[in-house]
Amino acid sequence: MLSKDQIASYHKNGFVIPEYRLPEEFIEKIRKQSDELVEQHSQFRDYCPTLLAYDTGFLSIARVPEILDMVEQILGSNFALWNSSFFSKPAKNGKATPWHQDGEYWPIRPMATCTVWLAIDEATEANGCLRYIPGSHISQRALTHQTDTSGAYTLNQELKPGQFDETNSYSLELKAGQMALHDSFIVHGSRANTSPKPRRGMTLRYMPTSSIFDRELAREIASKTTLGHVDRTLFLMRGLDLSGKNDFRIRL
Ligand SMILES: O=C(O)CCC(=O)C(=O)O
Repeated sequence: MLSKDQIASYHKNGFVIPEYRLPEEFIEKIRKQSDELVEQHSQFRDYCPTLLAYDTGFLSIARVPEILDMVEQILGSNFALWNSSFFSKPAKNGKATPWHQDGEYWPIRPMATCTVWLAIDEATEANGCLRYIPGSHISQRALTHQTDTSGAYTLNQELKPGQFDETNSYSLELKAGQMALHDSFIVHGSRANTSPKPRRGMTLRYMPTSSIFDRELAREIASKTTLGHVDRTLFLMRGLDLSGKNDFRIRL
């Protein structure tokens, strides 16, 4: 569980690193599952945006009670998992993730998500660990992104320069099995991996059910981008659907 200070730190900085760490056997299982996924779907060599659409086995990680307890401390007792993705960042030529805020193309209103970023390998500055700009979530405001279609990055949405101060970045160095929780408005990104070690990271995206996963908006977004989340299945993890408007129909 998170301490009072850790919860306060999440709200102040936009992220927190709990003491809890997933056991190595668990992480080894995820490595195998993700290797199999990339073997079957080579397009996910760097990034798989929607893990559960390909392997619902990953749901067992999203249901780890210790993780849910911490998410509940941040979001309250009614929340759903709406996505999970995988940033593979292989050794030697793993792609960078540009500075961005999550949520540019997420059909959630009001926008709210707590992401659990789980280290599948040790993440260091050398292999391109995630970097946060602490406090950049405070205004809960979407900044301006531009699209990069070069294919050079894991994601094609990049913040336009001048909206944050990179010199204040925090490098999220973690041991395998450690994790961080972050707010959807925090500015974050990661450098390319040119090291001999892979830097795999898995994300679990949880939203409070007071927000609505708006399928109509998802369709609108899908018409403008390659990833619209129209078919995401929502999995109620704790409590009730407070909005009364979320659709939990299985679409996988
Ligand atoms: O792992 C990375 O390089 C990027 C992760 C990310 O953008 C996210 O967790 O939202």
